[in-house]
Amino acid sequence: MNETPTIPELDIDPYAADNLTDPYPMHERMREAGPVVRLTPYPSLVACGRHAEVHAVFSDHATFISGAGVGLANFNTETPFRPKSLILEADPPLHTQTRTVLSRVLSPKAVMQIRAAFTEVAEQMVERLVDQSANGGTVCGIHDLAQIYPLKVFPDAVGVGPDARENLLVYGDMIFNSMGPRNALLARAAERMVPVTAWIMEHCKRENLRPGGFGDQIYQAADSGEITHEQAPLLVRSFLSAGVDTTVNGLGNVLFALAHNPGEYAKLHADATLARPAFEEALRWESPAQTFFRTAVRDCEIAGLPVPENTKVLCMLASANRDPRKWPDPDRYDIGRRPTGHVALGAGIHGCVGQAVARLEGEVVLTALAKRVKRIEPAGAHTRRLNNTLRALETLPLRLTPA
Ligand code: OVM
Repeated sequence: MNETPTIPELDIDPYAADNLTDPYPMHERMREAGPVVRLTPYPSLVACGRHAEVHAVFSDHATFISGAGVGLANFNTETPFRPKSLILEADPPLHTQTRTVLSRVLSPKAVMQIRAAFTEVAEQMVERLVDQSANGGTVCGIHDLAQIYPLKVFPDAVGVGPDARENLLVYGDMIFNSMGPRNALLARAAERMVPVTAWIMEHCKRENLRPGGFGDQIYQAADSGEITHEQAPLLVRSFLSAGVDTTVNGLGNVLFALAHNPGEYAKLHADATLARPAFEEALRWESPAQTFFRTAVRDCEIAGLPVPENTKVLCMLASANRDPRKWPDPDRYDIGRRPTGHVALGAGIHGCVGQAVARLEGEVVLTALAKRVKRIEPAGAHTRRLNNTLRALETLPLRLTPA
């Protein structure tokens, strides 16, 4: 007997429009087929849809590296569309060095210092929206809230000036599309990005960053010799890459969750201290970053199945977050759940370095809503913005009933 276990193959394209629009049936097929699957349209990769394997791959950063890219493209053979991120697309020891600086700048202590400003902007925004909605109008959860808020508070904290900040949305859309195949979504994003790249790099320069902001603090780390002055602008670029489109969709998706689960919103309205768990549960239930890849550095195994050296491993974060092996009643948005162990923000050494800021944004926006708004209801059909990596809404018409 010398049976080599084989990896099941599914004829699924995770980047087909149907699957991007409604990924959940695909996730179930992938999880049910096995702990690791192959996908016919992408013969060189393996995919994991269950929580245990996604978590195991993320936890073994020495075998499953990030330096060959965390998208579909393998940087060993394909040129990245931009210079590699010094943190996202890096492995130790470089990653350790850059991560130390970014985690200090984004630490819980730093978050305490921005908390008052973030709270005030959230309260003012909600006040405006309630007025707008009370005068018979509807509001768009995306354009009037989920985009407006992060575009104000986060670049303020980084120290970016007020002009043309919508460029950050275009840039985020491009980065997250670039982690998928070279399809029409990527082509459109790449076109829109051309004039934006120069703007981004210009705003990574020290002279264009407010002294004392997160961006300037990166340059202070260069002054002290912790990183080089050549590395500093690329690390600021990570703020501008990862800090906006992620939280825009985190906020958009929690508004969607609450509007479609009025009983859960009623609980939040009755007890605003549920703001943090309500946001956390939305990260699990409708994960903004649906997928990330790793690359196997050697012949290895996942769940006892052979994975050859240099294989791209597609980790289905959003699927892991609804794996019934891990979560009871996983398709239910339940703000009473404490979804510890969800992988919406990754896991292991690459786990979201900005997570304290992301959670602050979720908390203060939901707290302001809970206090001021009695009901949040859909006021028409929502539309989706398809992206190769992000679960994103384009529009979310809402009616807000004042408390
Ligand atoms: C970066 C970067 C870009 C996109 C996402 C991300 C989720 C990081 O440039 O470092 O983390």
